[in-house]
Amino acid sequence: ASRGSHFYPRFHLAPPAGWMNDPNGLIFHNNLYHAFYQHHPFDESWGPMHWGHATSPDMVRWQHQPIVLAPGDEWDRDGCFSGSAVDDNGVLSLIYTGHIWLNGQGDDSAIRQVQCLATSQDGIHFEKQGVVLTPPEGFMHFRDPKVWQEDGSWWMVIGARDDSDRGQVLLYRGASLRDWQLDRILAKAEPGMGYMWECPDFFAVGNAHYLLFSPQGIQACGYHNRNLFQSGYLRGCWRPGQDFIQNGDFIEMDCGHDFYAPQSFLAGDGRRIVMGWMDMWESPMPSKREGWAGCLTLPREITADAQGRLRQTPIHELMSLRGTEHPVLPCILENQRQSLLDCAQAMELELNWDCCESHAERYGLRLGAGCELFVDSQSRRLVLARRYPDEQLNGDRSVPLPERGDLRLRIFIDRSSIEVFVNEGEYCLSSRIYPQQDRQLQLFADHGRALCRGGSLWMLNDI
Ligand code: DQQ
Repeated sequence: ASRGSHFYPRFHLAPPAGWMNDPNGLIFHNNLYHAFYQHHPFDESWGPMHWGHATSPDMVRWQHQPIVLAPGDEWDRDGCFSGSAVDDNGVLSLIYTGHIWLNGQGDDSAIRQVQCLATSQDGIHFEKQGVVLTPPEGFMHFRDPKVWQEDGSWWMVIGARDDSDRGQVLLYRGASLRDWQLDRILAKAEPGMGYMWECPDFFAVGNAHYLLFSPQGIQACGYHNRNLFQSGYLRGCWRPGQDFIQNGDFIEMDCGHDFYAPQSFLAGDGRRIVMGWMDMWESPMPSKREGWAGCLTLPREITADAQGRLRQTPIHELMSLRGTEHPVLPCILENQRQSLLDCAQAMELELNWDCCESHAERYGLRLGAGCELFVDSQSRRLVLARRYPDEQLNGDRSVPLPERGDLRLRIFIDRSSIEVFVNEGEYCLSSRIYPQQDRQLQLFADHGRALCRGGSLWMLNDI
C-alpha cells in the first residue's frame, strides 16, 4: 500500500494492503514482540475479519508476517473477531471471538459469538482448536476476550451486552484455556455509558486495578466523550475471587479524534505498554482511495500518577528513529506566523510554551492545511482542530491546560497522523490528519503575544 501513497505511515504499523482495525494478541514471546490485528486483506473496507500479524525485536521496527487466522469454519464463518494472546507452557495461544451473522451480513440483532482457541509451535503458523466458550443465557454480543494468568488460574474478561442494552464486562476463571467458568459480572454501564462495551482489558498498575474498555454509544458531556465510540478506564480495587470495587468515573484514555480498542501487554522488562487503533468507526478515511485504511498508534508506556490517573508516554525505544536534531529557538510571536518546516512528513517535535506569559487569544502550531494544535486562552484548553474540505472529518478535540507552569508538548507526525503527549503523558490526543499538498509546519500567535520557550525537532527514519 505504501507505493505512490500520500498518506501511508513511515513509522507506524499499518496493513500491507486492505483494512486494519483493532490491535489483537499483543505479546512479548520468545524474545520477539507480536502484534496481531483485525484485518480485511481483500478490501480497504471492513469485511470478514482475519488476523494480520507483524513481529518486531523492539516494538519500533515491524516486519509483516503471513495472516494467521481466516474466517470460514462453522464457528467463525463470518469473522475472527478481536482477542488476545498468551504463552501456555511455551505454546503461543490466541483466544479470539468467532462471529456468525444469523440473518445476513450486518444485521447486529441476530448474531452468534463464541470464544475460540488457536495455537502455534513456531509463532508464525497457527492451528485452530475450535470453540472453548459459548455465551451465557441472554447474551448475544459476547466478544473480545483478554486473557491472563494469575494466582494459579487463567482469567478472561469479555465485552458483552444483555437485553437491557447496558454494556458490561464479564469475568471468567479457567482451569485451562479450554475450561472456563463464569466468575462474575465485573462492571456494568450506568445510563449513558454505552450499550456495548468492546475490547476490555484488566490489569494492575501500582496498587490499583484498571478496567480499560471501549464503549459503543457513549453520551458526550461537555468536552468529554466527543466520539460516539470512546476508549477509557475505570479505576478500582480487585483481588481474585472478589468484586471489582470502583473508585471514580470513566476517564478517557486519549482525547483525540481517532483512538479506539486499545490493548495492553507487558514488555520484556515488565513495563506495561498499550497500543490502540488510530482511526474511528465514524471517520471517512480518505486513505481508502489509496487502497488501504487503518494503522496502530505508537506503543506507549502506562504508569499511574499520584492521583491514580494513567499516564501514557511514547516508549523510549522510539528515540532510535531520530535523525539529526534541529533546535527550535525560543521566540516571542505577536500576531504572526513563523515557519518551522516546509514539509512535515515523519517527525518528532518537543516544544514548550509559557502559558503565564502568553496572552494571545490563540497560539500554537499549524500542521499543514486544515489542521491546528493551539491554546485557546479563553477556555484555557489545548485544542486539536481539523478543518478539511470533507466536513465529515472536521471537529475539535481538546484537553485542559496544566494548572501551572509551562505547557510541554511532545508530538509525532507521520504523514496522516498526529499523536500529542501533553506534560509527560498527562493527556494524549491522537488523530488522523489529511494534508493535501501543503504540509507546512508553522508556529503562530493570533490576537496578542505568545512566548514559545523553544524545543527540538527531529526527522524520523522509516521503519
Ligand atoms: N472490532 C472487532 C470486534 C470488536 C470491534 C471486529 C471493536 O471484535 O468488538 O472487527 O472495534
